[in-house]
Amino acid sequence: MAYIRGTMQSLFDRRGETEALGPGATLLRGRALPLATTLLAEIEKIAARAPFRRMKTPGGFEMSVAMTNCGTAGWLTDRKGYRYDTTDPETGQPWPPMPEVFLALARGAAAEAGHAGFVPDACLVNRYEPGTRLSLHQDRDEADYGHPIVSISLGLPATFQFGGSKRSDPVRRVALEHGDVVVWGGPSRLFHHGVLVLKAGAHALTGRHRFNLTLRKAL
Ligand code: MD6
Ligand code: FE
Repeated sequence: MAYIRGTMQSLFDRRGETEALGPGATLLRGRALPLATTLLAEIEKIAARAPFRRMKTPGGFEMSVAMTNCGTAGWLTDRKGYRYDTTDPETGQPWPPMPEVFLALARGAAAEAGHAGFVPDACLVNRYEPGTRLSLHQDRDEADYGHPIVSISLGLPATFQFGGSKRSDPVRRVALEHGDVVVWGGPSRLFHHGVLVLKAGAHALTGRHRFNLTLRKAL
């Protein structure tokens, strides 16, 4: 019986697993699970001060994913371009401070993936609903690509696309689930990536939503 239980666990419970996604990119399965309810409560507090909004791309399209930020700097897009700003244009106020629990989780995950000493100053909070997606892009608005990015997934699962340095490079699909953490740095730092259209579903903690936190050293 103990054997069966152990086998069942190894089949269905992937928390604690580590997968290499590419050079310098590591998927840490389930690392955020013990903190999930705390992280979601912090997201709610952030959104009360800096509401989720659908930003416009420089080309004039409204993004399907709703976004907000916390930390010293927040990522923005509008007709003027992609950039970081210390002020939320919707409120005229600084972004809400980065919760300690975000910093601690990001620092620990980065260290586990081989990037000791990571101190993010920006956290983009993405909110997906079924039908929304994030098209293939590179993260290149940060001052120094030497720092890694830590990405935390909560709520509904998503299919992540992980490509290469050229847009035309082959794209690999990775299932990201509630509690998964991805750390990217080194050669993968500028690889193209995106999120496929979110499937319908309901998650016990987030309902019809997927949240993604991306923590960066932006300035
Ligand atoms: C998302 N993530 O998972 C979108 N960018 O919803 C990103 O765009 C991303 O996960 C840079 C590094 C890690 C990421
Ligand atoms: Fe990205």
